[in-house]
Amino acid sequence: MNATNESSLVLPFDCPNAALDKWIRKMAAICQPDEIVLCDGSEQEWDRLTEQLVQSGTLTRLNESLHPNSFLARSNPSDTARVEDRTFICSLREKDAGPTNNWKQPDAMRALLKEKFQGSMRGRTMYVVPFCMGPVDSPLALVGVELTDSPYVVINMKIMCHMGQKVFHKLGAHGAFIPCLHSVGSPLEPNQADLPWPCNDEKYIVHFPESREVWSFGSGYGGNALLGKKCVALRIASSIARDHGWMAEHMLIMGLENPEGNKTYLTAAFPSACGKTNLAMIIPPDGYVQAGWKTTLVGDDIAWLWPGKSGKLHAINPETGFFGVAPGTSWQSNPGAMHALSKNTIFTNVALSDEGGVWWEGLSAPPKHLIDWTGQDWTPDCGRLAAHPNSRFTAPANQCPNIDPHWQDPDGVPIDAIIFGGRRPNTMPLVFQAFDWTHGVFLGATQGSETTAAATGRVGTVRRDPMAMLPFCGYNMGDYFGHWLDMRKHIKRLPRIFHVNWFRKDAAGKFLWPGFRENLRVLEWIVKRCQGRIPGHETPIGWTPDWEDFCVEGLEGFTEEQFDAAMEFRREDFLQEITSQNEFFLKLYHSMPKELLCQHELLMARMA
Ligand code: O2Y
Ligand code: MN
Repeated sequence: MNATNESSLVLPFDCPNAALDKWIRKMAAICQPDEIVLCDGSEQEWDRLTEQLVQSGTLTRLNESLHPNSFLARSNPSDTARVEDRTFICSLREKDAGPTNNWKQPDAMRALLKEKFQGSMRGRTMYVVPFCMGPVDSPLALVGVELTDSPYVVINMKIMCHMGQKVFHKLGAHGAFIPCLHSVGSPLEPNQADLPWPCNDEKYIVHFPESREVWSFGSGYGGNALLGKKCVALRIASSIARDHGWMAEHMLIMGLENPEGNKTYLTAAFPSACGKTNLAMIIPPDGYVQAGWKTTLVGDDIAWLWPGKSGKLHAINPETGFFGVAPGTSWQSNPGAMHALSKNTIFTNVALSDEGGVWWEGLSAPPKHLIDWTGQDWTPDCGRLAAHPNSRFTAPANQCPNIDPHWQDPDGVPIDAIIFGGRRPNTMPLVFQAFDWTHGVFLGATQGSETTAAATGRVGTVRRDPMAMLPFCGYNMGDYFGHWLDMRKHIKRLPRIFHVNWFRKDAAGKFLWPGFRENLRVLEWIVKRCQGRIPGHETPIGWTPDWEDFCVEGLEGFTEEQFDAAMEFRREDFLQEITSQNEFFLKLYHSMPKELLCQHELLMARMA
């Protein structure tokens, strides 16, 4: 297939959708792949591609009895994470991307990309991957088509979203789709041997929010390459959601059922490294399990929310898999994830054990010998990490034992609580409730985590990550806050909004709250507040729990004094917090909604 002119190019499959047919031919004329293959998402296709990737050295088949139908990939060491500094929102006007996104004028970016993509798939196959984010029959479902020259991307997409024939059928002759072009940017000359992980040093992850398109060049890794996830389900979807009165959020969705059988669904948005996956898959403490509490998982990363028929916000998880961080995941920290990754899983950049299994830091005691993520021999005393800190497992969500029965319900699940939070060694109490929606939006807009001294060279700097959307909002962050505030008018039964901090420390640097499964106690208080079953304590920062209303039964040795310390708020700390919030708001000054500036003033006044 050497045609460089789209009109002389004929697809090797029947494509009833004229717009799709035209776009594929146009992109193929630019990228010049050797062949074009339409992906059907079948098991046979999985078997064929995984075997091909084993033969080419990209994948290692794991021991079938330890990890059935599972594989290990090692990426190029230069391609191990999302590249935020190479991610662009190319809106027509710079101010619509806002000061927190990289921007380039769309025509200039298109010209640059066309040059990069010119011949970029030579010597490779262009896979046509029809995909659907959200249950295929959901009113919010978004169809995309990813053209990629990476078979590794194809097999990951099969786990992460609805993909293949069923989506191609849904698209039909006239259905709309989000065009997503992806190339690893490493064309092959005739007879040139391929690399196990082809990629390009120069990377571009580009979004055109007005025309709803994604172009990704140079990386084969995660969020850079599996374009349904961060690119479509967050950046493009957030822009669509703003225009159509719904919300695309970087949130987990979970259900909590009390012993009386009442189930409450909640969502939570945290900056990275705050234990979002662990909370999504939380198992109640033993006493709670015996008493009949149950937790269920709807989604671990992304929530799409809209005002549903019940009058509440309803949520769907647009994904069907987890792209979870491996290090730190263990049978102790997250048995749900361990079950999910026990079969049919792709591991990327973890270590390989001598038995043909996988290992990463925090999984178990270190084995005597491993092959590390770079392919070198590893021993516990070698001074190197065995797994890359951003190593991942791509696992089907339905393998999680407590997946919610409604996780694929096209109408979603009704949400009663939204939780924000961050990793804050001081200032922020364990939990408090916003006074109302607007105050809750303010809490989300100002959330953040304290950065470690290593990251900034300073101690105590808070990196603001509003609604955990800083790298994922497809438009101006100030306008995004405005959209949150507007949504209030369309939701009859508003969810209550809370802020949590599992990471508060005492003067000696010891955590004041045990965390992990015990976090369920905080969720219990949240649920009871949503149900109006217990009073809150009004403070200048919001509603907080009284000791009498917070269950510590079975939490050996946790005293009222410790509770008070975890819940304390100090005016001096908050005055510093207000100043730091102000610095962040100033960056967004031109588009900042007045209501949030007013919330800031009100907080200051309450602290006076
Ligand atoms: O580095 C990557 O490409 C993965 S980032 C990621 C993966 C799963 C869920 N969330 C994230 C994130 O960065 O928020
Ligand atoms: Mn995420």
